[in-house]
Amino acid sequence: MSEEQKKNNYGADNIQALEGMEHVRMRPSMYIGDVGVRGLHHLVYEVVDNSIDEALAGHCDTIDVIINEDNSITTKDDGRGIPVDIHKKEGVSALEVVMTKIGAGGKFDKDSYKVSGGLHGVGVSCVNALSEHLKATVHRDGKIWEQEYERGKTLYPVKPVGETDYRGTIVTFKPDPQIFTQVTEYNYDTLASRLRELAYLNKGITITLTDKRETDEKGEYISETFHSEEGLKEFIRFLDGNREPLIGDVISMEGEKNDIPVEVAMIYNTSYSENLHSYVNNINTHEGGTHLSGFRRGLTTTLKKYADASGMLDKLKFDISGDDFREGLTAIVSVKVQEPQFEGQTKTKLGNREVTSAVSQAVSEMLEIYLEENPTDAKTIVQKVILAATARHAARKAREMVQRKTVMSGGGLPGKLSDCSEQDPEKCEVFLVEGDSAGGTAKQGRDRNFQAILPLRGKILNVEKAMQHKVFENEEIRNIFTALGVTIGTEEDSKALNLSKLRYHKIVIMCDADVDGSHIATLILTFFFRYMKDLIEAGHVYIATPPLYLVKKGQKKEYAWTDKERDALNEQFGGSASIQRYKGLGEMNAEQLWDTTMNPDFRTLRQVTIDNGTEADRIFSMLMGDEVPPRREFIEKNAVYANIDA
Ligand code: 0RA
Repeated sequence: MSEEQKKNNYGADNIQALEGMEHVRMRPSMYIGDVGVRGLHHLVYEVVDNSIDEALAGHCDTIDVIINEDNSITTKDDGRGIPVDIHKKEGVSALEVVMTKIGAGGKFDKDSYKVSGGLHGVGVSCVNALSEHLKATVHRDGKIWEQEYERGKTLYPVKPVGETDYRGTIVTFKPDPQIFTQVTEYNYDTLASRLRELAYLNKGITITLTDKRETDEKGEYISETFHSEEGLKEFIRFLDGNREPLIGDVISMEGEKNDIPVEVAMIYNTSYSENLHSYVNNINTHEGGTHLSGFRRGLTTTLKKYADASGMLDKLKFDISGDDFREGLTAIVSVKVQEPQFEGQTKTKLGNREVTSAVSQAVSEMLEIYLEENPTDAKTIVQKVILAATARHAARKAREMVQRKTVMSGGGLPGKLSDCSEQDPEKCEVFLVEGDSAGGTAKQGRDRNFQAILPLRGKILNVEKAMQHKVFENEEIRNIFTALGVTIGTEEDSKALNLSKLRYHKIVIMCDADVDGSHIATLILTFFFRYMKDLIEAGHVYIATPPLYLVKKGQKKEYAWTDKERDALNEQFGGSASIQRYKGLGEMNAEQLWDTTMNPDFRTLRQVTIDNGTEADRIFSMLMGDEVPPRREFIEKNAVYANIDA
């Protein structure tokens, strides 16, 4: 190729690259999911995933993530550094190709071991396209190289800027406010929980997160370092830290079957809930898939075989189902798949058929050995399974009662429900209100056309600590099921939800704005999280936000939701206003409750979302488990978990 041709070639390719980058800016959601909070944080994961890839290939063990003062992000790794030599096909520095070519993905050498990668695995070039500014610095072969970009366009060719003994890649990017129009502020906790997860999933790597936007009392930046020597085993201990273990230690295994690396860790605890978490290439597969089926199959067959041989089942009068083997089980399954096929509504369900048998075999082999070597634990597990099977039979009866009542319903709605007149579920809302008196106020204050009220008595059952049949026997919980029109349970899956007859598309939890109120809200949320997760995931669950203060002076009257608002109003009214603190919903009259909390034109409803399933699970077990101090502290600090969007 002549110099002239090369130049033209460069031009043409460059235009193509630009087109790709333009497309990312035109349709960002296609690449990063959305342009809200999630998408914003996704940018960080995308860059970090490249560093994790370097680590998985054995070239990197330290990754630093810094939230800078201006909400830009710097990531730093000690990998090989993105190559800077001229890329043969593209005719420009490989660094420039990685940064400006969509789909280059970074790794053009075939033998590279790339299995990590964000939800969409789109590459750093996407991050570049969606940043108002990005600077890439590469330390490689004794030299430092640099290139900067604005909204994905190079500002100058890759240039050497100095010498170095260090090796690695540093990327600083500032998300473009033209793209991220709602939020450009990073949430420390969101990044921390993902980076912690990555450290557990990829043992040996040290990941540090530093927030330079604020300092603590000592004048130091908030910073945490995540590192795990034992990987999933430690992850399980972290997740189950608030539950009481049933067996000595976490059971774990690691191996490779048919070229698929499989890692599993599990423990049984004294609770009644099943907590399975699965990952493919470090991505949380919320919807499960073939790897999770493989785990279930391996677990059931191996335990069943052991239990049969032990003679412990001889006197049992009924069958044991798959569910029974998983009561009180917390497990993580993590696989690395070269070409994962993701299916399902949120594309988080693994479809690759070959993975089922790989995981199933790995689990069987691991468990067989474990059960042989730990007979005491093995017996404890089998006893727990028998107990679960027994309870399931009791639960089935209780559940059938709920179902019968729901089916017969016609007029069989709970007596306490004040229903609305509208019939179209999409337009209907139901308020779950703490206490009969607040329920009464809400009933007077509501718009009865589309708002229904279901008062709940005091504290509702803590489902985290109750067996399934107790949950279904509980009157308040039965009222919730019947009022919502939701049925539960099929022969195969005792917790499968049927939402087709859902009677309200907005389910609003309305509690006092104090510690007790948030405890009750958390109890209700725990119930939804454990028994009606689909309802949360479909975006039907909301939390009402009653005001904390009424600020009055003369004829002027305004509500305040925070201390800051209260003080601002006081000032606005010229000072020395009378301030009433609402201790509970009961102190408001019907009109006030409508004006502030129920009227769609003025209220703020916070939609409950599940951002990180593993983290949410841990938090709920902590909030609702036996240990009181961490719970109090948490509730006081956060009111309720579950990333809440305005
Ligand atoms: C392309 C090829 C190679 C490494 C990388 C990209 C790479 C990308 C990123 C992004 C953040 N940190 C990174 N570290 C490396 C292979 C390099 C080689 O073969 O020498």
